Amino acid sequence: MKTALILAAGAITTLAMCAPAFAHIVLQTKEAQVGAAYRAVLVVGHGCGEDATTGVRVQVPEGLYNVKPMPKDGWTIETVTGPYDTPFENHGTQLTEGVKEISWTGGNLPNDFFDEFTFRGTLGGQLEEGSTLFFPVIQTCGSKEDAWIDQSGDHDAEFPAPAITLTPAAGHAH
Ligand SMILES: [Cu+2]
Repeated sequence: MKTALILAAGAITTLAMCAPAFAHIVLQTKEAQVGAAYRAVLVVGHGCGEDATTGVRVQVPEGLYNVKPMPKDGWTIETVTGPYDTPFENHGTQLTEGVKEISWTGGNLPNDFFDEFTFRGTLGGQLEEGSTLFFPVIQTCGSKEDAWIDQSGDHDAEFPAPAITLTPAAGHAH
């Protein structure tokens, strides 16, 4: 039993160093096609330090349209809508506004577990291939907050914003 406890203590030290491969808050699929649907799965790999996650709020980037979050047991979903910079043609209907922010609150995700927060949308055809779209996230853990909003693209950033790289639209010749 003593041995097991020592091993556990060692494991905690390693996790605190936060290997980005499985830690941080990241998008599961990091590439998406211009003009196509994108299913965004935010993977929350750990709490704020060791505190359990109680809220996740994500900002939807300009150019991702008709966004809908997936309901999630144990969490309350709220959305904030706003106008699009560029309107979107959705099956013949012009959308001028939509979801710009999603929050999941009221849950409890211990630091020892990970979980996923899912939404979908469609990427506008006007977006530039090769560009990066950032999805800044505020992670709440009780009264603590971690802001995953660094958009420098620096791999060593402490709190990088989740991001995707855009790939060419279907049928786009290269
Ligand atoms: Cu991390």
